[in-house]
Amino acid sequence: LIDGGVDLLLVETQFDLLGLKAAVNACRRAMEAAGESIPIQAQVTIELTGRMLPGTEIGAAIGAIEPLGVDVIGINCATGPAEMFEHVQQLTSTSSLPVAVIPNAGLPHVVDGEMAYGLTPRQLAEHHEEFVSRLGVTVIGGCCGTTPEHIAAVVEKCAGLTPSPRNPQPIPGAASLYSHVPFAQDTSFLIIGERPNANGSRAFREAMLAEDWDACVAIGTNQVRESAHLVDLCVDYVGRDGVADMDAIASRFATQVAAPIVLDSTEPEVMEAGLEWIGGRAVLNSANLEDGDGPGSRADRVFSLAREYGAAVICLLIDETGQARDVEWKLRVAHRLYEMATTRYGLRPGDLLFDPLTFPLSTGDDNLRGDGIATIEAIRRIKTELPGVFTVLGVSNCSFGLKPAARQVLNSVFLAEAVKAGLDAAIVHAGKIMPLSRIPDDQRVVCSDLVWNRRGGEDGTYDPLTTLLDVFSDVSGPTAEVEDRSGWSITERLSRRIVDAEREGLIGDLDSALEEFTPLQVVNEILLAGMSVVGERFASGDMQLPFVLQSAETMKAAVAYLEPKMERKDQGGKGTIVLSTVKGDVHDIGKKLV
Ligand code: THG
Repeated sequence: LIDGGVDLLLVETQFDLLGLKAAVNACRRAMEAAGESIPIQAQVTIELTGRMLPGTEIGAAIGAIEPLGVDVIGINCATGPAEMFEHVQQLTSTSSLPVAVIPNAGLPHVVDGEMAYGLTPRQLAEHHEEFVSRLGVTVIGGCCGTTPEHIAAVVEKCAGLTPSPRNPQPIPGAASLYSHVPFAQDTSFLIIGERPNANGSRAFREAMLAEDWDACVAIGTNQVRESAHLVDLCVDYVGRDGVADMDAIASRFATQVAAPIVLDSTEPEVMEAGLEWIGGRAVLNSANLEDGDGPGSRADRVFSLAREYGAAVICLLIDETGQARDVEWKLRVAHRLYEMATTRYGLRPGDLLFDPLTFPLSTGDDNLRGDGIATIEAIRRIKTELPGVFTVLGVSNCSFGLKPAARQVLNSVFLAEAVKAGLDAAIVHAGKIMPLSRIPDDQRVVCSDLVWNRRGGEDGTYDPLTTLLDVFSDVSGPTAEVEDRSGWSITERLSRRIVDAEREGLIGDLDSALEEFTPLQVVNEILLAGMSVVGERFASGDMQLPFVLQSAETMKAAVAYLEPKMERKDQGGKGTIVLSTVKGDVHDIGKKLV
């Protein structure tokens, strides 16, 4: 085509994003080989279901295609202009590229055994007039069922129109094969599930070594159930073939895990093995400057992959001399990575997530005690000095070496401090983060003192690390505020269980409640009362989405136990309907419940 002199390469009727990416990159390679540069127009096909064939929403398509650096984005085929309207609106309002709309002449239907399309030339032209003068579409035409008469009518009506000015607001984020997930989360921070990690989870490592891929996938889907927005996937393990492991696992995660994937590896070729499977938009974890910024350096290879596959990148604040420790050093590295990514690789600020890194606060090493503060201060400064970028932190690193109960609390407190400073995203074990209100005061205070390195006290001997070890010396399980509930009625105890998402002992309390109430009363009067407290707290900002979801899971478990005990006519009643009819991902369930 290039040798033949085409003016534009059109990648059209794409019903699968992976195919679209392959086609766009094939165009690029052909141009490189021919030594020419020709614009690329990339168009997806949205079915009558409102999604692409595998279930991809237009938002995910925009998120995945826009960073590929094509020149025009659009949709064609499958339906007529009326059915396309909403998708076109989303394209013109959230993509910064020129938008193409090439509809069929209406929805196809069969008349006397022949395909027929309902729109007359004039009707098609009127739809296009609206696309151009109302939505600012700049490339129009006709797909199946359109005739030379249709095109003539479109040209006659639209050639002289001035497209309405657009003010698109792109939404930086990642995408699964199904949906787009903004990096900026308004009700919460972006939760990146840490468990699918061969170094960070024994269960995942064992599943991977046994090549039990279904078990690996289950760890990923479980993170999503525990409210992760993204999942961090790391297969790096000494002695294994990382490319083969990534190939096996990413191919499954790409379709079976509903959340976008963060490819966590020290090896660019392992990241690439993952990228080859991901139709949505991945995040690369990570680039850094440990071997400089020259050609062939790690940073060069990771930013090049991001460009080629349209991925976002986590930038670690590490340079040729090591992991940045103090704030000035962290900021120097951040500015260098930012300059490099945006000027040499054409990445946008919103494609970058900076990770200021934290050393364990738990070592007692005097040199490391100020590191929590440096990390939090770096988050604040990155957000002001590099507008448009995001920040991310692997939170669990801060508590390595402590016992699980202490880790859970320290992680939660450190995360809360970092979020206050402007942290956008955290790599965490989603289900193990606690809201500060559920942490006993003495534990919260000592953790916060450790984070802020507050030592000395009145007699000069206070050391939060020693106190922390003391406070947790006799706490074995995960901690939750233990209050004396002996005087509480069963009604109060049960609705509190929903609010605090306490599953342990739930069935026993349900059985006690059933001595006084019918199963339907328990659901409608007691459990839903708890859920409405959750709703109020969520609405007032006191409770973040992850905890709402934990409450919803507890509610679901209770209903699953009670529903079979109900009278036939009561099954599927108010409380049970709420829970059994909400489909879709867990975030929707949480929001709908609220
Ligand atoms: N920044 C970025 N990426 C990262 C990190 C970071 N990726 C890896 C890591 N740090 C974040 N992920 C984890 C995963 C698990 C644990 C800590 C960090 C962890 N695991 C328990 C342990 O090792 O004790 C689990 C034990 C088990 O279940 O077997 O603590 O900082 N960009």
